[in-house]
Amino acid sequence: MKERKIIHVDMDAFFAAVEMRDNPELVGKPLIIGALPTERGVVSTCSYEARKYGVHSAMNIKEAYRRCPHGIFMHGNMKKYAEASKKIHEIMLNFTDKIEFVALDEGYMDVTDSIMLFGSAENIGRQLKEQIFKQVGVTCSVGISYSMMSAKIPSEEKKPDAVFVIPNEEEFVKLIYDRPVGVINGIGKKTTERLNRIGILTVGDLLNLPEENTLDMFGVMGKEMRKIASGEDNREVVPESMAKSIGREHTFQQDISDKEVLKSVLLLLAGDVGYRLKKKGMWSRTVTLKIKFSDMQGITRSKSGAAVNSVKDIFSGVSLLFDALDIIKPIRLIGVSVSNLQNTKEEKDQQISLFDEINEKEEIREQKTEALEDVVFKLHNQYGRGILKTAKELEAYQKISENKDKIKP
Ligand code: TTP
Ligand code: MG
Repeated sequence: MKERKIIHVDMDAFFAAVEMRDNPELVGKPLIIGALPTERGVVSTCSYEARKYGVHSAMNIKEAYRRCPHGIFMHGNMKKYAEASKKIHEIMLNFTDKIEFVALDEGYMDVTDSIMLFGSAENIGRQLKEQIFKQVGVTCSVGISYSMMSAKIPSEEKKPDAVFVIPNEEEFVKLIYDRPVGVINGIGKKTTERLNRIGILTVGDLLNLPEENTLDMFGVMGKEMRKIASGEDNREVVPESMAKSIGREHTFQQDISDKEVLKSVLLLLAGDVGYRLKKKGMWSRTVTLKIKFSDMQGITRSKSGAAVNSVKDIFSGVSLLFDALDIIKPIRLIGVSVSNLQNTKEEKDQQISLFDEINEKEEIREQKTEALEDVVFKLHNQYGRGILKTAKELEAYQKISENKDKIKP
C-alpha cells in the first residue's frame, strides 16, 4: 500500500475558544463552560487557564468551583458552536474530501492525494490552522502521520496551537512506548484492567511480552493489540457521506415474540441512533431494520427518502418496516441503523418526507417535537445519556424489564 498521509485536527478548548472569540474580555481568564456554580451540572470544557487548577471536562461543576472559585462560569451556546464547526468542516474540505468528522471540533483527513497540490502534509496542516484561525477565530492542534492513530495521539501531545509530525512507525512507537496500554486504540477500560492484572501496564510491556502465549486468553484481539502497539493501524479515513451507517442492535437473553416489547426496544435503539446522528450533526436518508430469528435466519429491510435526524422519524421509519413483517418466529436480535448520511437536511430534488405526508398541523407538531428533541439532545450531551428519559422511553424500559430482559440506555 502506498504510504498514506493522515492529519488529525482538534480544536483547542473548543467551546471556551468560541466564547473568547466573541468576548475578548474573557481571553486569558479561567473560563468554565457548562453550568453556573449554583446549578447542578458538569463542565463541558474549560480554558487552558482553568485547567491549571485541575478543572476538566465532565467534572462536577461544584468541584470545578471548589478548585477554581475565581473562574468565570458560563452556559454553553450549542448553536454558536455548531456554526463554528460547520465553517471548520468547510475549510477542511478545501484540502481534501476524504474527511472523517469525529465530533464538532475534531476530524481526520487523508491528504495523500492532495500533496501534489499543496506541497506536503505539513504544509496542509499549517495552512489549515491559519485558515481556521483567520476565518473562525479559534486555534487548533494537528497531528500529521501515516495512520489515524499515529496522527491522533500527537495532535493531543503539544496542545494548544500545535503542529506535530510523526514521520514513521519507529517514531510513533517511541512516543507511546512508556504510555499506559489504554492509549492504544481499541483497548478500553476492561481490557486495560485484564492486561494490568497479568503485569502488562505500558505499550512497551505489550511489545516485550515475557512469553509468546501470554496473550492467548485474549484470542484474536491479542494479536491485534500487539500489531497496533507496534505502530500498525490500517483503518481508513471514511468520509461521512460514505460511512456505512450508524447503528445499534440488541441481542435478547431470551428470544422474544411479543410485538409490543419489540417495538419498545426499537424505540430505545432509535433513540440511541438518533442521539449519535445528532451528535455528529448529520442527517440520514436511509433507515434500516435488522432482525435475526431464533433459528439464526436474518433479514434486513430498508427505507429511503428525505433526510431525517430525529428519533421520532427514525422510529416511525423502522416501525413501518417492522409492521410490514410477518413475525412468525421468535426474535433473537433486533437492530436499527441509518445510512446515506449527509451534513445538512436539505436535498434539492427530494421534497417528500420519508415516512408520511405532512400536512400543516403535522408540520407544526413536527417542529415542536424537533425542538423538544434538541433540548433532550443537549441535556444528554451535557450530562450524559442517563440524565433524562422521555415518557415514551420510560414506558419502553418498563415493558422490557417486565419481559426480564435488559437493555442499556
Ligand atoms: P474536546 O476536543 O475533548 O475538548 P476541547 O476542545 O474543549 O479541549 P482540547 O483542547 O483538550 O481539545 O471536546 C470538544 C468540545 O466538546 C468541548 O469544547 C466541549 C465538548 N465536550 C463536552 O461537552 N463534554 C465533554 O465531556 C467533552 C470531553 C467535550
Ligand atoms: Mg478539542
